[in-house]
This record gives sequence, C-alpha cells and structure tokens, in this order.
Amino acid sequence: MKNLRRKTLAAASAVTLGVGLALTGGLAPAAAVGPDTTFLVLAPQGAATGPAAARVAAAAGTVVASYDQIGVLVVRSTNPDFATQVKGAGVESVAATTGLGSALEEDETVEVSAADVANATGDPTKEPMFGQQWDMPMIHVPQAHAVTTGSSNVVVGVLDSGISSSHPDLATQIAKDKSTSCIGGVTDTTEAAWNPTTSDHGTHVAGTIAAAINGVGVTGIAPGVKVAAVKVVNDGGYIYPEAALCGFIWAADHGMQVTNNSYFIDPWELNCRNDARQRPVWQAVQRAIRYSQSKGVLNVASAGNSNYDLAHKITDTGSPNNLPEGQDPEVREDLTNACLDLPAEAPGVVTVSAVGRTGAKSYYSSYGQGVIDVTAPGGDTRYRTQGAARTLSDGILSTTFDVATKTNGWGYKQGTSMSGPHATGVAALALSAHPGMSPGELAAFLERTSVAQSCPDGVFNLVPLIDPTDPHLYDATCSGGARNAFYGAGMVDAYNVVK
Ligand SMILES: [Ca+2]
Ligand SMILES: [Ca+2]
Repeated sequence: MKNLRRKTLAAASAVTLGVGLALTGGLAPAAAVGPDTTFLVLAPQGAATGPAAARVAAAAGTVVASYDQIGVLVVRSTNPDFATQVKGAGVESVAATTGLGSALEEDETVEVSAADVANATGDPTKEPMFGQQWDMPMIHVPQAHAVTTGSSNVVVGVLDSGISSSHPDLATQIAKDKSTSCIGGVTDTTEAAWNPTTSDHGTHVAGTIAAAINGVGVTGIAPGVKVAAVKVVNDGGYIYPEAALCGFIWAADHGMQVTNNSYFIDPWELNCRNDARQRPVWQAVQRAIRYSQSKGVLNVASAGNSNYDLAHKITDTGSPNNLPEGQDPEVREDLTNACLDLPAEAPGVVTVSAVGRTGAKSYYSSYGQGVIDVTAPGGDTRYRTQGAARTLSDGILSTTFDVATKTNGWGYKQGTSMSGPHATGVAALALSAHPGMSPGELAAFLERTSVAQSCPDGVFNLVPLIDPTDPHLYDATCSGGARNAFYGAGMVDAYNVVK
C-alpha cells in the first residue's frame, strides 16, 4: 500500500503523556493530573446511564454529553487513572478516544468562476454550470426532475465539515433548525458552529445532494429536499468517534431519513487488531448507527480513497510483529466483531464506490466483494492521461467555500466523498417519490434500481503513469458477477427511483 493515503493518525495521537506529581517522602500524594482526555463510558446495552454517571463523578470525570438512547457517556477527565477507577457496576466498558481521530480525505479543489446568473427556469439543464456537470446526465437527473426534484419533508443529514449557509446555491436548501455542530461529542446549534471553518468538504457534498435550481451555479440531485449540516470534522480535519456518534444520534432524533457520511473511521490497522482496550469506542459508534437505523435513518457511506480491497484486509496487511504473546490477529471473528471500518462496513449502511466519467472504477476508489453496495460518480482526473497528469474537469463540480477568504463559489473535487452524496441524493429522491420505506427497504430499492456493471477482465489499472517507479501502484482486481467488488449492484439511477 505504499504511497497510498490511508490516514494520519500520528497527528491525532500527539497528546502529551500525563505527568504525575512527584511524591515526597511522608506526604500524602496529591491527586495526579494528566492531559484532558475524552473517554467513552458504556453502560450495559439497554441499561440506564445513571449508575455509570455516578461512577464517572467518583473517578473525577465530567460527563459532557449523555447519550441515554444508546447507553453511552462522553466524558472528560484529567485523572490518569480514570479508565481504571471508573470500572464497576453499571459500567460495561470504557476507552479513551485519544489517537482515534481519522483524517478527512481532502482533495484539491479547483475553483471555477460562476457563469452569469440566468433566469430560474425550474429546468436543471438550464443552470449556468450544468454543462460541466457530467455526473448529472450520467445518473439521469434531468429525467428524474421531470417527475420530482424531491420533497421538502425529506431532510438529509450531511455529517461532514459543515455547510456554508451563505452560499447562493445552498442558503435556501438548509434545514437550519436541524443543523448542529457535534465537535467534541457535544451539540452546538448556533449557525456559526455548523458553518465551515477549515474545510469546505461538507459544502461540496451538500451541493451535490441539493444545490438549488435557481439560475445560479449548479443543480443538485434532489434540490427539493433539505440538507442539515451536522458538523463532525474538527478544525484539525479529524473526525473523532464521539463526534460521529453524536451526529448519528442527532440525525436520528431530528427526523432525518438519510445521512451522508463521506468520511471513514478506520480503526483496523492500528487499533482493533492490536488493542482490545479500544474496542469499546467502536462498539459505541456501532450502537449509534444501530440506533439511527431503528429510528428510520438510512446511512450512506463512502468506501474510501485507498484503492483498497476491503474484503481482503487480512491478506493485504502482512504479518503483525508487535502483538502480545499468544494473541492471534488473524482470527476473523475479532475482525468482524470489532474491527470494521465505520460507518462503511457497519451492517445496514449503504457503501458507495466511485467511478469516473467513463463509468469505470476511479483509480483511487476502494472496493470489495460484499462490501460495496452501489457505485456513483466520484470523478477520475487521471484516466485520460494514464495517470501522468490531471484533467480537473473530470472531477465533480459542486459548491465550494474558500475558508481563507470566506468566499462562496463552485469547484471540482474528486473522491468517494463525492460519489457517496450521489447515492444519498438518489436515496432522497426515492424517498420523496415513495414515502414510508424503512431504511432496509430503501437500501434494497436503491440496489434494485441501480444499473448493473460488469467487472473489467484481469488486472484493472488505467493509471500506470501516476508513479513511474511503480506502475502497479493502482492495480485492482474485480471479482463477482452482476453484483461485484467494484460496482456492487451497479450505478445508482435517479430516474429509476422516481418513475
Ligand atoms: Ca443552482
Ligand atoms: Ca453495506
């Protein structure tokens, strides 16, 4: 996997070690003070959190958010012995989330200048930049809009880096009363808190789902629905489990029917395999995902941008060499129970790979038989030159926000972060045309209405020139039949879900 982006956990782990106060002979030890650390404290499944909260207080912790719905407390403490001291009746497990932030996968944005404002016609193809939106005809958005642009009763949660509420293509599209920040695992509903600060990733995602047909800029897939900003990416560009957990619960408790998750909490390499102490963190996130599904939310997630075979992680990683005596990392049971990439691999989540303009898998898109459910346009800026150079207009055009100049605009990005929202937008259209589907029914409907795509033969790699020293860097091999590792059930189709 060399040269492939996975993530940078090191920066998130840069927390200084606790420094206990020096003890001097004969004196009672002063309470040791460590770094201010966030913990997730899990009550037994289905149990009240009261007893756990009492233990938290006794162990010198502060509950900053209580998710009674799933029996999880978000706690801060400077007590270096907190994790040990909090254990007892009413506490099933506890773990610090230090070092478990995943970096948001940012791609270069190329700003484009908006064409002149046209008249709002109600026709998506008359939007000034529609000609650059090759992704929209590809999934038959204009044909879908002849039937419906979506229902304002459908609210899509964009769990991401915030949405610019001043953007001319988005200002009318945001459910402000359902938007929040979840940074730190704690909600903050002030408008400034859920606007973008250091990343416009969420603004781009939101535009793909629901940019207005207003004679300005671009069209989204479902401009008739509403998007809610649920900010889970902190200013350092990291998604911490407590923020993701908060986001799932918020969406579930505020009537959202679909969430988009263009991020990738990836515990597998560093955590689950080597460290069972961190398992409670992933169990807490999985409880949150299950809870949201029980409340009628379909969660859509990106597969990731590592050209990684998510179905064959064991063989790809080589032999671990730093395990405690007697611990066997190759036990599949451990992986499936505790080491899923979240939310992409959680049961019931729709997992989306990416294709470029030709419909072939994007060079970067992760894949996996039984993991990918559907595919959608995410852009591929490299296929045209065999990887030697970028063709930026082969990315996805959507709404942007320049965080340095605080300016709204439009621009290209590529990634499974861009394909996910295409599936999300189609899901929102489906629910608009056919209200009342459960998350399971909606996921099955999305797959059934997708257009199947066959596997390419042999080793697939359209970009051997990206790194001339390693022409096989982006090799990938597809497996499966009508439903396969690259494309799942096929390309989502906006018209098929509304006709
Ligand atoms: Ca527009
Ligand atoms: Ca899935």
